[in-house]
Amino acid sequence: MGVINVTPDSFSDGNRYLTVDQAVAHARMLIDEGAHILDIGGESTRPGALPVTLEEERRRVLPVLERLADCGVPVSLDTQKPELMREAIAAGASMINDINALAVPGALEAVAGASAAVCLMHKQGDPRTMQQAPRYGDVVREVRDYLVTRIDAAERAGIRRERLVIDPGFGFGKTLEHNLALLRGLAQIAALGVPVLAGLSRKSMLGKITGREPGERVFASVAAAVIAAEHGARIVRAHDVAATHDALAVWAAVTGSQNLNQ
Ligand code: 9MG
Repeated sequence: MGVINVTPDSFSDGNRYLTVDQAVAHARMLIDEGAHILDIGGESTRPGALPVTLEEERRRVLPVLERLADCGVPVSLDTQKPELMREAIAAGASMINDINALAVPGALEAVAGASAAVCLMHKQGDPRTMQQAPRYGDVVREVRDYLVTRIDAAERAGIRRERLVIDPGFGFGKTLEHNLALLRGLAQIAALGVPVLAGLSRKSMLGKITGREPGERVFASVAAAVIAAEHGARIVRAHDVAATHDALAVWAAVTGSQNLNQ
């Protein structure tokens, strides 16, 4: 899954596209590099990020989504806003990537009647404050149990399990130790039988390990993506698609997993 941030404040991850043309050109490059899914986001979810209004987020993402509706790969919208979920699906989005796991009032209903896939992600707290004091007893068990409750809520709302993807939410209210425990224990989350998405690309946990700035974390991100795949992730969210694609192609060949190019 290739990342396209249409936000003015994603500069720290070296990945910002302020105009529709820039975002669309970048999306097409990511497809050429091997992305099988694109994830468009118009509201930063980085630690400390402030929320944006519905109007502003809509203005940023809908024109990009509309231009990519027939780009040849499924397009996901990263949003927490039920109104925008509906509009994005109407504009051709094949997936809603919700860091709130559809827990905001109206979100379950916004996607229930459609056929789009949904990514249910775990987080503790909200992006503004989530890294201040994350606390868990057993992080893998608590994240897995939360995802089970959100899968149940989605199914009760009429969203079939086949439409769901789950995500432990690396870096969302987690210390480095929590993130490492989740990566080691990812197979316990994959055992739920719902495809797992892992987003580790350029994250601060990799900066803590390597001492590198976001734009210099490509090798660390690729290593983390391969480890995530080895532990059961079916989708990896990546900024550096070419490098991630090739590393996963080698991993897939060695393990006999599905050929990434099919
Ligand atoms: C939007 N976004 C940023 N990081 C993410 C992650 O790890 N997972 C998902 N699903 N979305 C993310």
